[in-house]
Amino acid sequence: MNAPVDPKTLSTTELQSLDSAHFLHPFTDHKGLAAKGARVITRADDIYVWDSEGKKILDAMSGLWCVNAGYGRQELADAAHAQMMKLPFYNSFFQTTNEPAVRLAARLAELAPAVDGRRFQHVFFSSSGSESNDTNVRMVRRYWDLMGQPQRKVIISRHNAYHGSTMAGASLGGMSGMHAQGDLPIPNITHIQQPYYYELAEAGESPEAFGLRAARWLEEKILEVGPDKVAAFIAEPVQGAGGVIIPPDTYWPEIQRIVDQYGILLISDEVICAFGRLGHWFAYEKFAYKPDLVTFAKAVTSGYIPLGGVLVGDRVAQVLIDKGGEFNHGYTYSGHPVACAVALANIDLMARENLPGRVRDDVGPYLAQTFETLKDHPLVGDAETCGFVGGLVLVQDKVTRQPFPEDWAVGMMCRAHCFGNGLIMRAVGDRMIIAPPLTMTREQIDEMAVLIRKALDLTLQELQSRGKFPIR
Ligand code: PXG
Repeated sequence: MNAPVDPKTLSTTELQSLDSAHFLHPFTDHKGLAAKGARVITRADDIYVWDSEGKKILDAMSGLWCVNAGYGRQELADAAHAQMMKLPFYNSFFQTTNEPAVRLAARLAELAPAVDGRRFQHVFFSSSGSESNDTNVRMVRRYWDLMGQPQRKVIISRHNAYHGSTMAGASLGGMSGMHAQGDLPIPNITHIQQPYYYELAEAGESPEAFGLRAARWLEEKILEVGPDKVAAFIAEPVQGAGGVIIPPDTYWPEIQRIVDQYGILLISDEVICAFGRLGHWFAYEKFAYKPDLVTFAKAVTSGYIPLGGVLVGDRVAQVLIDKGGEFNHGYTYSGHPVACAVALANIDLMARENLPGRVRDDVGPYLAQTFETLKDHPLVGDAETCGFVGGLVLVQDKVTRQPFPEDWAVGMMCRAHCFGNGLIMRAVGDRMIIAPPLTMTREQIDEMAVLIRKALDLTLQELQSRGKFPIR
């Protein structure tokens, strides 16, 4: 039998060995992790986290794209505590409801802008982005059944998209490594290429021309599948986990034209992009398109407690409500009162501090300028931001855009130098990406830029010392 665990007396190494003995981490090579031991994060404040060795680290990833309001917000903890003492849980299945869930649904309906009279007046709650996308699959198929077009089952997504890790989420996503495990994608989900200008544009092609061409891959796919069989198109406004892929300005308007022309539903997966991340409460507002369903999770509570959901536009909601009878779908925690109370407090805080507005008008443009200055670095092929997400691509040759061989794992090398110097940046292949808390000040952006440049310099030195990059 294992000895009882007293949390007060565990050293870092004890925690690490218990961790590798018992905790199977998400997306992790467990044998590899056991050999070196996980980093133990013990506390956080503002934009910083501390590990069990006392090292302070600037968290330029907001946890995992979620802590938009920053760490250490007393009022979010207070909201959870108060709600736990009043009503910690009740379900919303059997004709019951609870006040925080009702208030949050109404608040979200108020925050989500109408586009051309298309409104979002309804919300379906879950506990995560993955679950929310499962809800989307169920809901769009139900919608088409109710519309008398049950053959409309196919959902089109994009390669390198991330829509979660459940069977439907991973199938909607376009990650080949995920599809390779567990017989995915499930039937009737298909993918088109992503709008990644830097990698996929032809020689001399402008971003505008590329954006149109990339959007038309959707039309080609619709025609290939058969327009009467397509249920929906799902996409992230800006691809997050895929490496911060920002589409050219011409992309979304052309996507909108195509989904309108063929009458298919549009799902905007805003798990990363909503709640101020791109300078608006919802990202479809920034790109001025008109989704029928909007997936949210993560920053709705700034990650303080799990919550997700789908904003359901009038087109779908009216059919489900008027014609649908019972929709046989839902989760124990749909409309969890504590999660909804934290979300309400978080939205109040974000509104009071105008976090979306400051990203749009102040710190977002400042981050963009700052990223621009990194383009002079010998390893940086391109540097781009959109609101408070940013990506740098590391290349072997800036002129020809020649990438590094994959097995050199240059992104991972750079990520290690970031960690070593007190900065959390995520590596997606050789794209180095950030999504900092929206509370970050200009001074903190400068501080982050110094750390990024240092990590880039150390990566360059390591490559040069291994003879993998010319010393100029
Ligand atoms: N949609 C999008 C756009 C996401 O970014 C999900 C759905 C799934 O959400 P849940 O809550 O089920 O995880 C996500 C999640 C990464 C990374 O490495 C990104 C996510 C999750 C885990 C890792 O960048 N995004």
